[in-house]
Amino acid sequence: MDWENHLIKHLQWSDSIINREAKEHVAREIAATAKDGDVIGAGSGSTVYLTLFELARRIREEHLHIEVIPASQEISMTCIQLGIPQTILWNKRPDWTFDGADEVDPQRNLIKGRGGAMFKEKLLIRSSRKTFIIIDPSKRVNLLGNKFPIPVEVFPDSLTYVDHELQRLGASEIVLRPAHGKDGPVFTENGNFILDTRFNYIDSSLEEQLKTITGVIESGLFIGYDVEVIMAE
Ligand code: ABF
Repeated sequence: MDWENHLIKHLQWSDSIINREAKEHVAREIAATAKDGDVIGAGSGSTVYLTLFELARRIREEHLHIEVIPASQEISMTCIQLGIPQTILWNKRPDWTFDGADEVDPQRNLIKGRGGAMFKEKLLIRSSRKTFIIIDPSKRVNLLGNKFPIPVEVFPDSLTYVDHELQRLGASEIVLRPAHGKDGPVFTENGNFILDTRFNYIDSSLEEQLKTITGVIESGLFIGYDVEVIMAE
């Protein structure tokens, strides 16, 4: 069975991977840096999938002992299908992490969380010694928030309170993220809602301000993180 092609065919967004060839090239480069014994954090998104396929190939062919800490159950399932050993953050710290992003500004600040896994993605990046963020040119922006809203993961009971506090912080738009293909809101893997929010101006303290609202689990704003951005072009 050609697992790589089999799996990628069944990923609902696989046909729409933008700049796929360039991403595959970067995925190979990133996977090539993996060393025997590495513990690697894996975010989510198309580039992460492509990199996992390449990692799986190296693990198989070179008999490498590598463990991955996945940011989501979807990535965890992908690891299982590809035969990539996994571990958890309780007892391991990632030597490095790779992930994608929705927007990246010139200071390497990010908006992430289109897949709703930004809490765990942030945890992985914070816990890692090094992080690669792989993007295609469409993700480059001069100002964060120009294209994508900032996702905010919210404990369900606190929805009304958080909505009120977000407005007080100056949010110009707040949308409860709907579930895919069915009525009602989407639930994160942590059982929470996501509010997609827009602000007319995103200043460097917004990430912290969002985090101080009781009921906010995490936001998709990543300001001032020590990440290496790799452009797939
Ligand atoms: C994850 O995947 C998310 O934080 C981000 O929303 C998305 C990027 O996906 P892709 O690599 O497919 O553009 O990193």
